[in-house]
Amino acid sequence: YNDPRCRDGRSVVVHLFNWKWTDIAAECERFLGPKGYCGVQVSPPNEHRIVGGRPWWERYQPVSYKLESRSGNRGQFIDMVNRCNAVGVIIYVDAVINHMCGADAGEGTGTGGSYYNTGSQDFSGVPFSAFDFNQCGCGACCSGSCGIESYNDANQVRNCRLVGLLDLALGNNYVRGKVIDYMKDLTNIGVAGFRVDAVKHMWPGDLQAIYGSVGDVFYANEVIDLGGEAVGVGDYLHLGRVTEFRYCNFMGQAFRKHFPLRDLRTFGSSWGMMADGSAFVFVDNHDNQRGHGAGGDIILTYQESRIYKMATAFALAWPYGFARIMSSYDFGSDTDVGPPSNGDEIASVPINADDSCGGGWICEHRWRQIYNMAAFRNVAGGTGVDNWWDNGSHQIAFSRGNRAFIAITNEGNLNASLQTGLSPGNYCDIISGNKNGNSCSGKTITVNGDGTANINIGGGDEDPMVAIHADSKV
Ligand code: ARE
Ligand code: CA
Repeated sequence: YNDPRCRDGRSVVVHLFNWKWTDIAAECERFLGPKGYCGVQVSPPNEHRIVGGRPWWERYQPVSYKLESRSGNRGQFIDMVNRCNAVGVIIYVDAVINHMCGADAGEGTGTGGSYYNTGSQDFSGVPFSAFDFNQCGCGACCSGSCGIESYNDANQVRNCRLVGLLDLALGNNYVRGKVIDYMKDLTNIGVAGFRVDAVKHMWPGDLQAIYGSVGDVFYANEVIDLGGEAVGVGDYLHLGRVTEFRYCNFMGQAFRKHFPLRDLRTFGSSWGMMADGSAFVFVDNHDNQRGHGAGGDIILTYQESRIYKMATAFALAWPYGFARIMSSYDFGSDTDVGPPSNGDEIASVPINADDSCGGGWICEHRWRQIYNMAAFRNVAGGTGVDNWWDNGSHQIAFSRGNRAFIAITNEGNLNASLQTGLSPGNYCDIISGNKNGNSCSGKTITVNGDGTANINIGGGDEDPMVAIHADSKV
C-alpha cells in the first residue's frame, strides 16, 4: 500500500486540482511525461452535488459512484487514464467514501443526473437508503447535533457527520460492497492508487476490509494530525501512506524564519513526524492553502511565490516522504470560488509560450524552479544527505550523495566555496535556467577536481538558491 508505483525512477506527483480530464490527458503528454513527473492526483471523478455558484467543494459531496463529474464523463476519464499511462504518468483518484452529500442539500439531481433526497437519505444512483447511513441518537452517532462536536471523542469523529455530510455506515457489508465496486472500477480502468478523503472519520477496520478487497495499490490516507486529538495518524500507518500535515507547518515556520534553516539538518521523524516510508508530504494542499482543514497564516502558497519556491526546492531536495506538488487556480481571497469556468463548464487551461498557464490557472508544477526540482529528486534517487553546510543561521547547502547539490540563502549574500559531492565539470543551475543540449540558459557552476565549487547567490535574488545534478552537466 505504501509503494507509490512511480515508473522509471520518477518520484513526484502533482495535484491538478479541478482540471478537466481532457486537459489532464493533454498535460500528461505535453508536459508531465517529458518533465519526469510520476503522476497526477485528480479531483473526485464520481457524480457529485451541484451547488449554486459552483464552489470547488461541491466535488466532496458524492451523489453516486458514476464517473460523471464536473471534470468530465466516464469516456473522458478512461481516455485520460490510458493516455497518461501510455507516457509513464500514473493517476491517483481522490476517493470520497466517508460520506455522501450534505444533509442540508434536500432534493435534487447530481452531475450524472441521479436523483437524491437527503431528507429520506435516498441516493438512487448507487442506490443507498437510510439503512446505509450512521443515524443520530446513540445507535451510531451520539452527539446532540448529529455532527462532530468534539475531536476528543473517537466515536463522534468516526460515526457523526463531518461538516453536516451524511455519514456512511461502512461497517455494513452492502455499503462496503458499493465502495469496493467503485474503487475496483477505477483500478480496472488503470488507476494506480488513491488519495482517500477524510480517513480520520472512518474506522481502521472498515478501511482494512475495503482496501483488502480493492487490492494492492497505492493508498495516501488523509488524516490531519497536528496532535492533541483522539484520532491520529498512528491509527492508520498499516493502511498505506498517511498525509503529514506537520510538514506544511514546519516548512512555513522555516522559510518565514521562525527558526533558522540550519535546524533543518535533522528534518524528519525526529521532529515528531511519522517515519519516512509512511509520509505523504506537501508544502500546501487544496484545503490549507485557502484556510480550510488545518490552514492558517503559517502555510506557504503560490500567493507568496518567492518563499514558496524556496520551500518547495528544499522539500524536493530533502529525502523525506513521498512528495506531492499542489497545482492551483487563483482564488484571490475567496476560499469557496470554483475553478476558472465558462458557466458550468470548467475552462480549459491555456498554455503560454514560456510554459506558464493563463486564464487564472497558476500551474505551480510548470514553474521552472519546481519542475526542475522534481527532476532533481528523480536524479537524487535513494541517496542520502551528504556534505551538509550552513552558516549557523539561514544559509544552507547539501548534496544528495554524489548525484545532486543545492544551496539556499534566506538571509544576505551567500559567497562560499562548498563541497558539492559531484564529479568535476560544468553544471547548469536548474533554478535559474534550463539545460538544452550542452548549453545552459541560466548560471553555470564549475565543480573543481576536488568536488568544491564557488557558490555565489545574491540574498535579494528572486530565487536565492542554486541546484545542480548529474544530469545537468553541460
Ligand atoms: C461544505 C460547506 C459546509 C457544509 C458542507 C455540507 O463548506 O459549510 O456544512 O459543505 O453541505 C470540503 C470543504 C468543506 C465542504 C466539504 C463538502 O473543505 O468546507 O463543506 O468539502 O463540500 C476536517 C477533516 C478533513 C477534511 C477537513 C476539511 O478531518 O478530512 O475537515 N478534509 C477533507 C477534504 C476537504 C473536504 C472534506 C474532507 C470533506 O480535503 O476538501 O471538505 O469531503 C482540525 C482537525 C481536522 C479537521 C480540521 C477542519 O484541524 O484536526 O480533522 O479537518 O480541523 O475542521
Ligand atoms: Ca464516518
